[in-house]
Amino acid sequence: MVNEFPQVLTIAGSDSDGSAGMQADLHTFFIRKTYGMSVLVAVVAGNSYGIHAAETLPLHFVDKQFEVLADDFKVRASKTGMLSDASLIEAVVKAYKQFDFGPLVVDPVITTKHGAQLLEAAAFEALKEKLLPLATVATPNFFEAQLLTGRTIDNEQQQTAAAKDIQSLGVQNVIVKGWHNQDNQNEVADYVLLADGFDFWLRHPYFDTTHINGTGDTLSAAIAAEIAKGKDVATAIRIAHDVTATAIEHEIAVGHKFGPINHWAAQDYNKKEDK
Ligand code: PXL
Repeated sequence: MVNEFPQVLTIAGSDSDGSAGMQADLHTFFIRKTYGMSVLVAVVAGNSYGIHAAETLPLHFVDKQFEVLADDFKVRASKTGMLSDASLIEAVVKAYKQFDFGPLVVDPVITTKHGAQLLEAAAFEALKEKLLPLATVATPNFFEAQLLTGRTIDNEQQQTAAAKDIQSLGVQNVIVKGWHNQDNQNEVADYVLLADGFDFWLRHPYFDTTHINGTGDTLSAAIAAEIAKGKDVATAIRIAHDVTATAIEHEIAVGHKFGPINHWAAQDYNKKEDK
C-alpha cells in the first residue's frame, strides 16, 4: 500500500488571495479526494481588485522541486497553470520528459479575466510548440483559444473549429470553454473534442456573479484529479465541469470585488461514487 493513494501535481503560480492559481488547484484536489502536490513557478501579489505584482522562481529551484518529487512519489496526473515565460515552460517540458508525472492537463493560462498578463507574449510559441504537444487535455477558455489559433470565436461553429486547430498542435483532447454563450446568453457552452474525434457540448446556466476567480484552475485541476483516480478522459471532463459549475453557483462572500468560487459547495458532488 505504500505510495498508492492518488497523488496529483499542480505546476503553477501562487495567488496570494487564495482564489486562483495553485491555491484553487489544491482546494480542488482536496475536494476530489486526491492528494495534492505542487511545483511552484511564480508568485503573484493579488487581491480581489486584481494582480498587483508578480515574480518568478529561479529555474534551478523549479528543477529541484520536480527532482525531489520524482525521487519519492507516484504522481498519477498533473496540470499546469500560470507559467509566466518561455524559460519556465521549457523547464516544465524538460521535467515532463525526464520523469513520469502521469497524463498532463495544460490550462494555457495567458491573462486573468480582468486582463492581467500571466504569460509573456514571447512565450506563446513555446506554449504551442513545446508544451501543448505533451497535453493529454488542454483547457483553453475562448479568449485563450482565440490567441492560440488566431481565430475570432463569436459562435459555436467557430468554437468547434478552434478546438480542431488546437488539437492539430498535438493536444490529444481539448475543451474550449465558452464565455457566456454568444448563441444563448443564459447559458455557458463548453465544447469538448476527444482524441478519437468524438465530440460533445457541456452546458450550464450562466450565473450572474463577480465571484468566478479560480474557475479555469478548478476545472483543469478537477480533470487531473479524476484522471489520477482512474477515470477516462471524457468522464473526468464531465465531472470537472459539474464540480466547477456547482462551485460557481454557490458564491461565498470573500473580498470586495472579484471573489472566489466556492469549493465547499462542490465537495459532495458524486459522493457515493467516491466512497
Ligand atoms: O486563474 C488564473 C490564474 C492562475 N494562476 C495565478 C493567478 C490566476 C488569476 O488570478 O493569480 C497565480
